[in-house]
Amino acid sequence: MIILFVDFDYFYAQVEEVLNPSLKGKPVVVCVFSGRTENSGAVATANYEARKLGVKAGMPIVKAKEILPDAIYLPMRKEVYQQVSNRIMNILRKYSRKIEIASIDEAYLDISDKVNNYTDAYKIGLQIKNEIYEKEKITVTVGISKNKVFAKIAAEMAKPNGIKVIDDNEVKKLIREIDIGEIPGVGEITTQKLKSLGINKLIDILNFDFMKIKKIVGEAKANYLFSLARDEYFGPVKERVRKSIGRIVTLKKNSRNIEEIKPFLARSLDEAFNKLNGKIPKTIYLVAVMEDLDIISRGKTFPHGITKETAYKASLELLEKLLAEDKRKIRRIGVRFSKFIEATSLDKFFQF
Ligand code: DCP
Ligand code: CA
Ligand code: CA
Repeated sequence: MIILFVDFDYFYAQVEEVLNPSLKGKPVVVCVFSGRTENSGAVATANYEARKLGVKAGMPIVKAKEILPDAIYLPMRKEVYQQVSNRIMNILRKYSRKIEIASIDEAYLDISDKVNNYTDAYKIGLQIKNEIYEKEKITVTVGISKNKVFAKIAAEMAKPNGIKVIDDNEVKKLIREIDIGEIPGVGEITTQKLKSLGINKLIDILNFDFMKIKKIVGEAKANYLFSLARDEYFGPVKERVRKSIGRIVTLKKNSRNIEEIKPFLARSLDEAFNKLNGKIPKTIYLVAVMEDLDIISRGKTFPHGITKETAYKASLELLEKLLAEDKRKIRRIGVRFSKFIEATSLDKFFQF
């Protein structure tokens, strides 16, 4: 397996710099203002200029302002960053269809079918960096290794604007040498628990009985850590299940007549069902855009997966209910599915 991981550098702050290049070179802090008092809230991220001077993600804004009163403080604009992220992810999709979008600024690509060795993988990494920079002016860091975990570790080591391969020999070395707290998915609490047992490196875990570790960190994490320590971790790159999938269509004319609306509802349902691609939802929402463009929805959750027949029946019931409760005409009608039945998997908790 060859996994290529991409992590966008100081992402929210970098997008702000791209949109306003005069910010470049100055300390920039992107904040989530809670709105309670003027400065209540936390730092979402900071550019490297601000980080060098001690401001970190998660820090209270008040504290950041004590350290760096003259930095530029900007409110987080998540929708803007999300759009940039979507465009970058679309660039990445061209390099492999086996892609796991792990967060707004991270993606794993399985390039095993595209290249045979790390030299070629590295070249793809450089191409990716160049294309993203050319199109979006965003720098990213690329990590390449035999599995997702070491690909991510490679990127952590190479940030910012870097690229690094961790080959099989270095994986073996890191299993012996990297601090257990640096392993993705091992948070502070787990680190403390493991260290109190004398487990400082991945390899140390092999001195312990699986059952003992399982009691302390839970089964999923114990499996994960043992497979990593034995150099047998091969968690697959999985396409993230979208949280909801739906389709909405516009009526020929605004209407409250259920017989007029029905064929449009049926069409949206057919099309939404096709988009499911085999995924099985437990929740269905009827979504209506009213004549004044107000959007309302009514949902129903089943204890089991929804078939098309069930979906059709439920959506009609929801439509009747909605028409009874709301006196406006409907302009657009559709359905949205969510709560997909998920396959359980060994590395389920490893969700980057
Ligand atoms: N983020 C946040 N709150 C945090 C941590 C992160 O809102 N406590 C957001 C802002 C980041 C984005 O998530 O831009 C990605 O997080 P990363 O940890 O990857 O950090 P950055 O991309 O900011 O920096 P780096 O260059 O270290 O990847
Ligand atoms: Ca990240
Ligand atoms: Ca990042």
